Amino acid sequence: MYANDIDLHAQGASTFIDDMPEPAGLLHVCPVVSGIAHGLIESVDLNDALACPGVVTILLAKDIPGGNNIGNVEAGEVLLAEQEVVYQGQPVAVVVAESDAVARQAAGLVRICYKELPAVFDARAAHAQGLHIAPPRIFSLGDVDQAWQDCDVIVEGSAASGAQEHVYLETQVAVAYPLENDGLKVFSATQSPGMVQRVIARVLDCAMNRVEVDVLRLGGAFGGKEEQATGWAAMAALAAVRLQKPVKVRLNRGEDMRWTGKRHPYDSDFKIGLDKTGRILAYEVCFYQNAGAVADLSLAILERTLFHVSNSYFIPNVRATAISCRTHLPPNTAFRGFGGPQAMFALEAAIFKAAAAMHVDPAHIQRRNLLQECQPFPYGMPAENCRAQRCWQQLHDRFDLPRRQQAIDRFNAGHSLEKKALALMPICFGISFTATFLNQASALVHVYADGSVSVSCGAVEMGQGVKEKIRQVAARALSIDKARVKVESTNTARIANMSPTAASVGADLNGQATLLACQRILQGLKTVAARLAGGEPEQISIEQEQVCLNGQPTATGWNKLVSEAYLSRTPLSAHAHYATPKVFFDRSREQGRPFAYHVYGCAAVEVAVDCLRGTYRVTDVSIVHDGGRSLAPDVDRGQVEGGVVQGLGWMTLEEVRHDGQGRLLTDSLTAYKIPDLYFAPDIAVEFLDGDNPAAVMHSKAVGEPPLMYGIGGYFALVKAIRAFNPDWQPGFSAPMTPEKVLLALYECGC
Ligand code: MTE
Ligand code: LUZ
Ligand code: MOS
Repeated sequence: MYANDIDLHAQGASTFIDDMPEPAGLLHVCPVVSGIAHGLIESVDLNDALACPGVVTILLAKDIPGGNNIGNVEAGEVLLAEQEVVYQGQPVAVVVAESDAVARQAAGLVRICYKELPAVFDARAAHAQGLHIAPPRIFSLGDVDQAWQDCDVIVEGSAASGAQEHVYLETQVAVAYPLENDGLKVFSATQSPGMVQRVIARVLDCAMNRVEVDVLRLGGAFGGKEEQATGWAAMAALAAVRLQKPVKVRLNRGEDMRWTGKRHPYDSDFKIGLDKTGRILAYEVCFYQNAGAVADLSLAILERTLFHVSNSYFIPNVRATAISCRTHLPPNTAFRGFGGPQAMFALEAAIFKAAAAMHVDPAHIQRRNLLQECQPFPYGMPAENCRAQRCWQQLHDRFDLPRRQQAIDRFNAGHSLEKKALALMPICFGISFTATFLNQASALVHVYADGSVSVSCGAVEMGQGVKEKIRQVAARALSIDKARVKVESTNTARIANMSPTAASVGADLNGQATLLACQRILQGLKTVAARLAGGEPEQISIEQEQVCLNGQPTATGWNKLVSEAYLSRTPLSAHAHYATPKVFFDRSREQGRPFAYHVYGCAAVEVAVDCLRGTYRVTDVSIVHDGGRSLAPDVDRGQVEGGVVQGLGWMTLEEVRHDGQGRLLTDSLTAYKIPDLYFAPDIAVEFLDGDNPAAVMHSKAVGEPPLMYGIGGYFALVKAIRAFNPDWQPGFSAPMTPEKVLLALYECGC
């Protein structure tokens, strides 16, 4: 039986690029990167490196035959730096050698002299110097300036959330094989095979049809391979074409951590106004995004921040300004949530501060302002099938939150050195690429003469189970056993112009394209079946591999039907294209309908703080998550559980630190702490059932939204600290590491 990825993983039988047998003559690349954050290259001395036995060549920017550009936004997104370096870890040269070890050793012998220039690592500092990736953008709703006058309570403050390292298990890797006739085949661990193909063609100055990119699966990505897998693949391609030998690039963990971008740190200033019942009347916020050195996806991420400025609340008067600040850090990039989490953190900080000023629990304000049907988002789109209230209510009912709060209050009254707290975190996340043109996908389905089925589409498997979902779609569309369906590798020769597998829409877009292709094949099969069964095609259905006439099973099964179709020369393959309907956005007015739909949910996060040591545990997470009719319920549960743990890590343990020169200090998993099995809390997930007319087979996207439940962990910790030290005024700076907790516990309010 054809096993799915999950079973293969469990058996240790799934393969990744680094498991592929290495062909004879394979060469290895090690990039030489900038050792300083900002400067001009004065000289590059290759002599010692070239003298190393086993070194084949060293390539520089001048050796690039086409465009030295791997980005989509600005000219500065170079593959190899030529005159100026703008971050520590920026590739300058590519050492090609007979072994991995020699390439690395030689890379260490390349001597680059720089004229150092001033560098800036902080978003606000960059902003003060006018260093921006693009002009600021502003979303607004209602009239904020007017609304302050009606407020009974106004608080102001700031919030800062930190970077996050992706820690995909499989580090960045690519292998390129030169083919006859100037062709090239590239295996790349990328979420964007289409973009890798396009950029390699640009770098090599060749037609896209010369470059075939293939992806079997990734060992995790989380956004870190949406844009940032491209450069490494392009280096392998450049060397492979130049030397006419297969070439491999693979970063080790430390290199991967130092040389690639992270989730964007954000600094935010907020002002929030409420009436005395807790209704939010006005919210003003300014986001300073730390973009790193070049644009990468920063502007798309910044835009998604603006789209999520009011999360799952209705706020009648909003003004949100977003500024992408250019610093001398590796370009920050996509990470699960894509700017949404940063917006939500700032708003929760504002709500927390307002609640403290009003002497109410933040949950009172959260509850009072939850979004309702038809209320508009700040970009003009009304909430449709809004499930914010239902998720909140179901969470309270099913998980008995009032009783749990009482138990916590009792516990805290009886314990002086341990404090518990519970915080709620509602979420609302927009589903679609905000760049409207990316909301398209295609699929190619073959039914072979033996009745087995092959599906190709643009979805990249990265552990999120998308292949299993696509398989489910094909099996259900054709009404056959799932075991007959194989989902192929993601390949640019079979599927053209694919969008990245990102924005949580991998299954939505590619599943819908697969469904359409299957339906096309089914039409031909029904004509054949009608001939066999003696009826009209409209009277035919296929149910559980059996041809039915007017709903009654006939003698013809799937195998017979397919072989008859083949013998009668009926097409058994189809290609289909899907484009999400009704989405658009007008950037001149910052208004539109950018999303096909929204995903809602609510989490209760409970923590226990050791008030002597500052250590803590996230003891319990209860979630009601807005699901549709799931294509793979176990996968969706895993996505929610994994997402919330990843979000908790971002908010608590994971602290990315640099020294004063922009060198990453936290470049190993001993210095950078991520959640492990011991950290993981008990997680109970209930899906709010219902269907979703806006996605394939009434399912609902699930990949990114659960990460944002983790924000509740931060605020639960803040509450627990305040139970011990009521005078402490939180500064809202995440992550809330145990060190910060300890300081907060003993900081006096004076
Ligand atoms: N789950 C696993 N196991 N590994 C991953 O890399 N990436 C996340 C999410 N879940 C990821 C994951 C991100 S950032 C996105 S956008 C979605 O999966 C992408 O897949 P989908 O569109 O098929 O949900
Ligand atoms: N990538 C992208 C994304 O290019 N556009 C998006 O809107 C998006 N959203 C989430 C994650 N990746
Ligand atoms: Mo996910 S950040 O859209 O790859």
